Amino acid sequence: MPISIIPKPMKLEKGTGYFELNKNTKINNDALQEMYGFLNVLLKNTSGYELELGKSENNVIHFTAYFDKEKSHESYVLEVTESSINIQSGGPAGAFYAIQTLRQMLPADFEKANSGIETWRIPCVKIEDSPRFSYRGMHLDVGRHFFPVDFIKKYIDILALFKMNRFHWHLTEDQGWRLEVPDYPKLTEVSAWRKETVVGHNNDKPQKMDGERYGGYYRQNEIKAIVQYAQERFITVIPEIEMPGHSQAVLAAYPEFGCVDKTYEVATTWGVKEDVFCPKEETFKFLEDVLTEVMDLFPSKYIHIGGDECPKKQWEESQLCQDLMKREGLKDEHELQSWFIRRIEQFLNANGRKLIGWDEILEGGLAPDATVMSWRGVQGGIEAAKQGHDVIMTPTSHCYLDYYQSRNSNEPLAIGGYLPLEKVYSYDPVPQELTPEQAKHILGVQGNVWTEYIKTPEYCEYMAFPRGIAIAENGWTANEQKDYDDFADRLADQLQRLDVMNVNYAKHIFDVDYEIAPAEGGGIALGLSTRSEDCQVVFTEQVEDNPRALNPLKNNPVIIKEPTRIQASTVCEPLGVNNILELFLNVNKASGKSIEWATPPHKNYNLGGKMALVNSISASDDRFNDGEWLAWNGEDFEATIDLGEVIDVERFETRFYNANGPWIYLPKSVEIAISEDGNDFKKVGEYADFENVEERTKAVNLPINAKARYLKVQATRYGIIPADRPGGGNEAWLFVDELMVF
Ligand code: TNX
Repeated sequence: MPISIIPKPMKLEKGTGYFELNKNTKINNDALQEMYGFLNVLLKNTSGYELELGKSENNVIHFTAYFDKEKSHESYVLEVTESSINIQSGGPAGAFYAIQTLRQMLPADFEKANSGIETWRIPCVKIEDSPRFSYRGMHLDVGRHFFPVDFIKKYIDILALFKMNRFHWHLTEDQGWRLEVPDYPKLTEVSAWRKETVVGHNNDKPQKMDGERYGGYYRQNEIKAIVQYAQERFITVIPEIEMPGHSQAVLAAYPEFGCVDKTYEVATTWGVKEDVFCPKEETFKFLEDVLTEVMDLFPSKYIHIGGDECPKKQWEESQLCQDLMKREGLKDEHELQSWFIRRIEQFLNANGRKLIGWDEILEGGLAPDATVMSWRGVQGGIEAAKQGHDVIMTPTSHCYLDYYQSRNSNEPLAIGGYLPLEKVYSYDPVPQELTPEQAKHILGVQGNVWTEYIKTPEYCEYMAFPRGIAIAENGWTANEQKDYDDFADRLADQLQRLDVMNVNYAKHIFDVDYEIAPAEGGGIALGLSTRSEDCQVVFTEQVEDNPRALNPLKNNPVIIKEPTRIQASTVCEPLGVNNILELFLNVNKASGKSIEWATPPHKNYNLGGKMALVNSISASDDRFNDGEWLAWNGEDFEATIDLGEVIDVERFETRFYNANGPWIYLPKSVEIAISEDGNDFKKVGEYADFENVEERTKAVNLPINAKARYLKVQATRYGIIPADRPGGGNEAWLFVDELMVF
């Protein structure tokens, strides 16, 4: 078994030979370390025996006294020789992590219950290890979909194997409340159940409902069992109770905590809801009662109170809120939200706990001691750290594991976006803008698993892993030590362990990847590859309606000169056929031609570079993050295509993305001008009818019918978003697809 430890340890020296662990191996625990027991839990499960305490020269595992205080309590040194294993650590957590490292050096069968194997070989090695960050977390939303206790334990098992130490449990949502609180029985009788759920994507029109009652909740004894289970694995469970937004399910049971006199129901569709808590005394009494219960159940120092996505409409229209703002001297509803959060913070602090909230808690002023979870990008985190607050980084761009992880056509429905494993892995949680002093406030990193579209444990595993494992390494391993190819190799080994643990992880590391370059004599050259040596690329092209079977790829790159549909996949030993990549290459006169742009795209949406605009691939309909969409923010779009020679041009075509939720707006107008020499441009077309477009993408098609070598495309940005639309007050994003010339 190769040594393939994840997260990658700080220092690893390979030895020769191996230690043989068997029934007669003794544990020497003179130093009275607490952790040797976990090794016995694993051994008992697979081999049916436990190691006994005892002294011995050979065949012995020593747990020695903790390091002195300077080192992290999570650090450890593990030395495996042919005659002994020595484990020294900074504390019980470090010893636990040494055991996880040992475990990862054992064959995958070690995870099998009753494997029938009694003797295990561990390669000789010396490892010194310590985490980069103290907070290494994974989140799970059980509000949108409910996940059973056994699954939560399995999730925790996987986190522990990769040395993560926080489980952020998102327990309440508009669509369901999941925590038993005896004093408020309607939370579990009413708020935990919705009458039906939207089918397909929330943006589909018309929306279809499934008509099926859905819900569930965790009993207090189940919660206690999970907290304890996690604790035994050095994972702190951080509960989240959402306020003041995402609280519609509570209002369905207790409408008196809302600002509007109406009948509320538990939400049945996804998205941001206007029904939010009203800052009344009754509401605070309720929240404090609930938080008291939460503090009894969860020993975590941190309590997460949400704070994200709270529309202010009902507060603006509520007399009570307006009076309260006047009385407290609050200048707007954002300050009212801050006042709300501060009041909750005081309550938590008075009970010896600390508050965490999503980055919206910065708006209107941060509560004095609050820790910020930066999700809408990294800016919130930067700002909070500059103000001297602790921060956990979890930006959508790198940590949202509910986004698509591949461009394959057979990918199950997800919320949108595009976040492949490699991009997750590339993340460095410390923003470059911070000074070393400010950077100390970055406590760590977390992967978020929002479950609007994740209905089953199997699909949850598929979305969470292996991307969550990349997050584990981002949280543990120093930046200079990280290397994606090396990670992928180690991962391929550890995935065998997850197979035995019956984890339905996604297998995209074996997928086909594509690269497009201009082909000589026109058209494009499509290069297909796979990173695994155990896989072979298979491929078919289909011109018009003429499909063929997937066959081994012979000529790479494939030269494509006319509109073509292609499918590609991999056949792997022993994994079988993988996911299918399907591309429509709409080869046109601009394919592979050179372009210049007036200003480059925003760095977050420039994965594909200039080629993404002329590679013939239309961007996806619902993943604005797919690398094929390029985006500008605060700048107009201007690009000039050079067709190489003066030719007949009939028309120009492109598309723009339209999703106001994430602040993406259509342009105000598009103009096209042509030239034969690149100096004298003549305007030949314009389009400006972008009002009231409901579709997710808008195609613009402009007739030209002239001779030209150069085409200049200009799109004037939407500009500042009006206050009453999503992202109000900010610059809108402009997303541009393929520039096509026919
Ligand atoms: C935003 S992240 C939300 C969630 C959604 C998620 C979907 C955050 C604090 N709020 O309510 O589930 O996007 O990606």
